Amino acid sequence: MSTIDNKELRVGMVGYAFMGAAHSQAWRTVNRAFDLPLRVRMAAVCGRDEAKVAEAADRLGWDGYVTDWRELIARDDIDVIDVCTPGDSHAEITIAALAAGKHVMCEKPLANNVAEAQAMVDAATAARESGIRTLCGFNYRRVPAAALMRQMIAAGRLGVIRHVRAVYLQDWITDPNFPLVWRLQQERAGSGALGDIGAHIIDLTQHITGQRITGVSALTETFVKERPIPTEMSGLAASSAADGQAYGQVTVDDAAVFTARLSGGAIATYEASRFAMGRKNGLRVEINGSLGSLVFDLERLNELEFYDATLPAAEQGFNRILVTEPEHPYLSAWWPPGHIIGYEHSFTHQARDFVQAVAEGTDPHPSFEEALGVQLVLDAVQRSAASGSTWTQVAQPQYAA
Ligand code: SOE
Repeated sequence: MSTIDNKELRVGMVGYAFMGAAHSQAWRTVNRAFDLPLRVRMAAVCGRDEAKVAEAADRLGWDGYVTDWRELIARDDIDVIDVCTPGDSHAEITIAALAAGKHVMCEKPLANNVAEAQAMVDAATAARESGIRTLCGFNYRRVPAAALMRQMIAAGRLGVIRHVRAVYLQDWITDPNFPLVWRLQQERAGSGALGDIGAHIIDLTQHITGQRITGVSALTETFVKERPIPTEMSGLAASSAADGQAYGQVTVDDAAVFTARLSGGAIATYEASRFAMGRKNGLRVEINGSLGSLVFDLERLNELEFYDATLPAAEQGFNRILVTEPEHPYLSAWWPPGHIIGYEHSFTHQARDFVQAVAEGTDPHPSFEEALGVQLVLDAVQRSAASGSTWTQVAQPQYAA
């Protein structure tokens, strides 16, 4: 492919808000941290508002900008389309980009519903025949401590997994006057806390354990059912609406909790909420096995707690592994041991694996099939919650985890 010949991988990104900024940081940094066979060129960013996208291109380090994603896809000097838009445009942009022969990285959750996710899988499957690569951006897999958790579980250090306990908690909409931004509208976002942050812990726990969620019983709740309509729909940063504004219906969940069974026999609990007062971005996963336990807490993302029940009783206890050694996943690219890294590095690691896979002609993970698997769990949770928490089986797509 031309991308390999000229040793450049030319990226066009659609969207430039929070995730666009995180992805830009990753594209800017990836070749400086990692030795890769392809050099990323940040060719152009796309957004509808010309003044804003021009400013974003300059601030985030893009060579240029366009105001129509179709223009970006039509360009023959772009190899990768990075989709960082709200969920309602993921399928359309991705499918068009794949048809045009572009590799695609698409933010999570893959789509707003199963039908869209399936259409994206079908498009990715067809494109794979021509060497086109796809990845869904579940970035937390690439936090080194989370990657180490997967390695330790795969190596049998926890034995048989009995319990998975996962929470992802935020509090940015606890104020009832917080406006009705796109993330609170079902037609734009698909679902609320469930799809936005619940999807992360579904993916993370399935990835870490190598097991799939096979059935769920769920509750969802929308605590604040109407909110002021903002004058300008924006993301998390939208300011509270002024008095006297019109109100609109919140059409997504504010919180979702569910119990689940996993394919390897574990039982699990999941909780995703935007109403966990005081919790800004609290993602925590605890796994208990027959030989030990592992605990990951995003607020201390350089650490992993490990309880090793194979040690003599007198020596047992939760140990804190500082995940900053060059032997730990991704860490050899960064600083000397003990020099910690942050949230943004997970996106750089994601970009690194994507670039490497494109160069090698292999499929990066999570594949769209895996992301469809997450979408099917989200769908089962919504159906269970809508039917009085009925036990609901999760359909299983084909993929190698
Ligand atoms: C908002 O809830 C959000 O930005 C999510 O969309 C991201 O995926 C998560 O990483 C942080 O919170």
